[in-house]
Amino acid sequence: MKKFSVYLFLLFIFSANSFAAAALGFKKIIIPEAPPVASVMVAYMDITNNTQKTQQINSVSSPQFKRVEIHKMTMDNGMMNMQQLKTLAIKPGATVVLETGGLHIMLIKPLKPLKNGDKVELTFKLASGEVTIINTTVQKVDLTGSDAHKHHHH
Ligand SMILES: [Cu+2]
Repeated sequence: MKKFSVYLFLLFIFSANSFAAAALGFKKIIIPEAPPVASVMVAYMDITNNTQKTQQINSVSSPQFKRVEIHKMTMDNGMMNMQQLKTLAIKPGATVVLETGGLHIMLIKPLKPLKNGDKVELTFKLASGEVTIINTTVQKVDLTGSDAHKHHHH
């Protein structure tokens, strides 16, 4: 009987955990409005790992776009270079900032033109098997004279 109650207790902890907050927290999500003819858009956000172990984003997808990729912008001898990351690892408790001129989520080929206020759904698949879906909207953002995918160098 004692063994049974211990088992129930463990089961309770386990199920409590599985209903806990998602492994990743998303904040400051921005998808700047792009000209209607744009074949790519970009998403910026802060992603926080709420767990005690490294979390790895293995893929991002969206029903509004043909393809979604994680990109890293770097400067090589004064030339802007964009590199696709196959995975994005986030250390326990760490926050990765996706921002202009650095890491970003590249939204490739919108299925229809998206403007200010239009909904975008993003699905993040983690190495752990967890799937997190976030819902956001396209926003008119003042990028001080540059277009949505121009990046400045700090
Ligand atoms: Cu890019």
